Amino acid sequence: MTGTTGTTGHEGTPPAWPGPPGLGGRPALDRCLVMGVVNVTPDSFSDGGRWLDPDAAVAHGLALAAEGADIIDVGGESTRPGAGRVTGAEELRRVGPVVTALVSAGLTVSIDTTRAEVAAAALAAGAVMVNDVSGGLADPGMHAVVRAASAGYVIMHWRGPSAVMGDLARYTDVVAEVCAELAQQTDAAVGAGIDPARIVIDPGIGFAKRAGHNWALLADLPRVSRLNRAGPGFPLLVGASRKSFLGRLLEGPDGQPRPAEGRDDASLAVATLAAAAGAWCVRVHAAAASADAVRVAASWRQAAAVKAASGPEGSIPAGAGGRA
Ligand code: PMM
Repeated sequence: MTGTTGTTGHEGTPPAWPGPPGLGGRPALDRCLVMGVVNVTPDSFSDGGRWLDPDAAVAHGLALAAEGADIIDVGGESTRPGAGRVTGAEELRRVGPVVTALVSAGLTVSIDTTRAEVAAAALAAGAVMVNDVSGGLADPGMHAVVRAASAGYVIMHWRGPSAVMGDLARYTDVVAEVCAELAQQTDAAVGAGIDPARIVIDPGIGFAKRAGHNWALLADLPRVSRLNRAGPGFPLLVGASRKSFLGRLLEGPDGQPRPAEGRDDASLAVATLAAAAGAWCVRVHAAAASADAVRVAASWRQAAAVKAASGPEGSIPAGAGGRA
């Protein structure tokens, strides 16, 4: 696969990235994008250790792209609940060669990091987007790096480092609070000079969230995208793939959660529903089925829009087809 919008930005031209539909003067896209995950870590919850070797990581990125991933998201530090930190030097050592190789292969690459120094190196190597799960809260230098590179910037809702985030999963109204906190994060980024048209937001499924919090956010994506305010809001990225709330949902008769490798069908269902709800991008570990699903969702949304323009909306009554 080649980058979806042409140049990879490492030859002196402004970086192109698959922009939010209809925003920022970049090419409009008529469907939700698929971001394929490459975790170059020994300890990520879903695939830790499988792609730690740079050659294996590059091969995996290429395979995800061949399956239909539009963006390859390369990360070098696990964010699983309870995870400790690695040094910036170690993170860079893991991701540097992988980003360089995937960019050279013509892929659209984002760097999954909370560190400005790692983001800067990856952008210099041709990555076009920074996926910052701390949304600018972990490293005060991040905004300047993103602004200087005119990079795309994923701002995820974040309450604190992975080691302590379980204790921070306390909400009265999770959707309202996540929107308000994300609004502070986006306001800070814009205040630091980042072009709002380059910003994508993410509710941070599983980050300082319990299962009920995740479902409430997923069921209210359009409101999250608008940050609970008037106006168009921001494009939305949703990363639910293989997360533990799906393992709990699918627990076996023994009460044990379904292991991560058995969660791809449920991950696909969430990705499909998110795309149908208007998400800009879904972040997934297995790309092929999601690449099909986002196309289904786009056709579904287009047909729904035609129908909405021509008559009153309706829904199938809950008892339809069943017994009275
Ligand atoms: N989740 C993980 C890592 N990075 N980035 C964004 N924007 N959104 C997420 O939900 C997200 C992320 C953790 O999952 P992984 O360890 O399987 O990559």
